[in-house]
Amino acid sequence: MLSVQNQVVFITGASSGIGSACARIFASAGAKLILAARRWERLQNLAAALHKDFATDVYLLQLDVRDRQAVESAISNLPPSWSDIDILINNAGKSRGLDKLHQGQFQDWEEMIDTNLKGLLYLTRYIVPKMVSRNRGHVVNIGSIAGHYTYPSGNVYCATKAAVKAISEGLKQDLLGTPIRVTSVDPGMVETEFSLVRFHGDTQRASQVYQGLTPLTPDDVADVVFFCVTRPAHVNINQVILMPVDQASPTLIHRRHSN
Ligand code: NDP
Ligand code: 8X3
Repeated sequence: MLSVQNQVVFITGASSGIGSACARIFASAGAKLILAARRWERLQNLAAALHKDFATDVYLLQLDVRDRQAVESAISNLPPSWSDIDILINNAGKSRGLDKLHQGQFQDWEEMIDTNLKGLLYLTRYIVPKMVSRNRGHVVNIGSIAGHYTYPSGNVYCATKAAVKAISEGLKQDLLGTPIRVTSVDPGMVETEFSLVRFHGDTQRASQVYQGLTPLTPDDVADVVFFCVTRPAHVNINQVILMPVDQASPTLIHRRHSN
């Protein structure tokens, strides 16, 4: 097993859900963390908790991954002790809306494409060159089962996650001949703020998504990410699909109804 002690791990979308859980598991193993998201207070609270629990060295970035210039500036202005990034976890992402394509909201489409696809590309483009020149690194993209199965009204979200799958495969091919590893971790239902964001803050509709089943937790996904990163250096886990036992596809879900 590879140690992540003192490795610099850059996590996007660290202010919530899967990103926060990744921060915690890597912190517990002694990594140094660059945590990025838009909600500054959330990041500060997380950094304080990680410092208290694990004495973690944390560098915070208030960053909107959709803003290419901001991403470039954030990466190129990292202090020297933080600029050698060993592991990039491209986690920031979202679904917006659940509408038939011909009734979809343009703003929702822009947000999903700009965050899930273009944001992930920007981070990758600005961070991977130094991994190549340093001859070390691991990129973990958080995809989704939505990239493997399109579901009704999932259209654009599914398209962004299918694109993440293609980008992970392409990056692996383009880095062949280097020691840099590329992994896509593709979960099914995970209870986070994901559905709240999808339904524009409608808490009742969001909670119904997980009713009657046991969803994955953010820690379940973070465990898998950590497993992939800590394999021996010659092992590349290309892709992991994980779902709750109560789920077999985006539309095949077993719910226990109490009456
Ligand atoms: P959450 O909504 O809990 O977390 C999403 C994170 O992304 C937040 O930290 C948010 O931070 C960040 N984020 C969103 N937009 C931006 C932006 N423009 N710039 C920077 N950060 C941004 O959801 P999850 O933890 O569930 O989602 C994490 C990833 O997992 C996403 O890529 C999602 O598609 C994927 N996924 C989720 C599944 C699920 O069922 N929950 C299943 C499969 C995949 P902030 O708002 O502070 O910027
Ligand atoms: C999140 C899982 O099935 O809601 O990517 O799209 S799903």
